[in-house]
Parts: sequence; C-alpha cells; structure tokens
Amino acid sequence: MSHILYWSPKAGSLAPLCLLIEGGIPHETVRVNTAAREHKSTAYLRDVHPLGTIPALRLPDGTVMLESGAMVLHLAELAPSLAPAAGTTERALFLQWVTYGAGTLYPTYLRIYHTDDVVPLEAARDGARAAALEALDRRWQVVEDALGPERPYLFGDDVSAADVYLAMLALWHPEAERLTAACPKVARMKDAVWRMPSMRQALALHGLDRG
Ligand SMILES: N[C@@H](CCC(=O)N[C@@H](CS)C(=O)NCC(=O)O)C(=O)O
Repeated sequence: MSHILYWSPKAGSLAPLCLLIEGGIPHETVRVNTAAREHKSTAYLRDVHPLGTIPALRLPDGTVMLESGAMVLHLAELAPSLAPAAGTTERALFLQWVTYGAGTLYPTYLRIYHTDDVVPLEAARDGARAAALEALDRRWQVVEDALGPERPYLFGDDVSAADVYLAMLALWHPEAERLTAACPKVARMKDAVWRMPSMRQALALHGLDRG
C-alpha cells in the first residue's frame, strides 16, 4: 500500500501533497467533498478523522495520521533532502518553523476563517476577526525577520519542507497585497516554492493553479 492523502481544495493538504510529489513518495489522493459535508459524514469521522477536518494521511500500513505539521515532519523523514541534517542547529530551526506554522500561524487563520467556532457571540465576531488579522501581521513579521536578505528559503538556496508548509500558509492570507507589502521576503519565499514543479502539480490538483 502507498500513502493516501485526504484532501480538499482550500485545506492544509496542499503542502503534504507537494512533499509527497517532491519526495517521490508513492501515494494516492482522495478528494473529500466539503460542500457535500463529506468530512462530517459518519464514515469519514469513523474511518479517517474523528474531528472531521482535512487533511488526513493514511500510512502504508493503514494507520491514519492527523495534523498537517506532523505530516510535513514525517514526509521530510522519508525524503531527507527536504530537511537539514538531524542534530544540527538548522534542524532545530526547521522543527521550530514547522511547529510555528502548525501551532502559531495555522490557528490564527482559523480565528479569521472559522470565527464562529471560537467566538460564540455573533456581535463580537468582527472585532475578533480584526484582532486575528493584526495577530497574523505580527506572526508573519517573525518569519520575515528570519529570512535572509538574498537567498529565498529559510536555509538559503535549498528548499525545505518548512518552506513548503509556510508558503501554503502564506497563500491563505486574506489580504495578499498586505502580506507582500509588509513581508517581501515571505512573498519571495512563497514565489520560489510556487515555481517548484511539485508545487505546480499540487496546485493543479487543488484547483489553485490559475493565478
Ligand atoms: N490542526 C489541523 C487543522 C485542520 C483544519 O482545521 N482543517 C480545516 C481546513 S484548513 C478544516 O478541515 N476545517 C473544516 C472544519 O473544521 O469543519 C491540521 O493542521 O491538520
């Protein structure tokens, strides 16, 4: 059996798919039709993801893995060229950036796009969304400050799985021009990831290759 990635167009499956392709890891893909609420179906909740979210990754032995950040780290282990060597300072920072994406940036987007999940009072949601957007600015600035002046990626000229993950998260920014103006090095990193043939394929599957 190969890996099976459960995906949908606007979900966090984009980075894992790019890494499966880039790493030459045998895989299949299963589209989850969120418009038809397939991710909340009894079968999906029982057999794939108990919280009904996307992505999910079925490993070759049939075990289902949750959490996009963990998938990124796992795939970088299967394709070692996608991460700095274990035990080095660069590896420590690689782990930091993937976890930063998963634990700091991703939840900020959920505050913007799924405000009703975190703010029960409808009248408070606009304010909460504005506060989340400001938090997002501050959180991207940390990545901006870490990127070097000339070379596109976190670790110079060699792309890592952390760049791919952060590039996916940059795509989700609700005001792309605001991010590019405040964080030009983040925008340059995303553009470099976008030029990878593996990302072009992943974008095409997700229907995001126009623009
Ligand atoms: N921490 C999870 C978050 C997954 C997540 O919230 N995915 C969103 C799409 S990006 C989703 O499926 N939302 C649908 C819902 O919550 O019902 C991960 O990183 O995999």
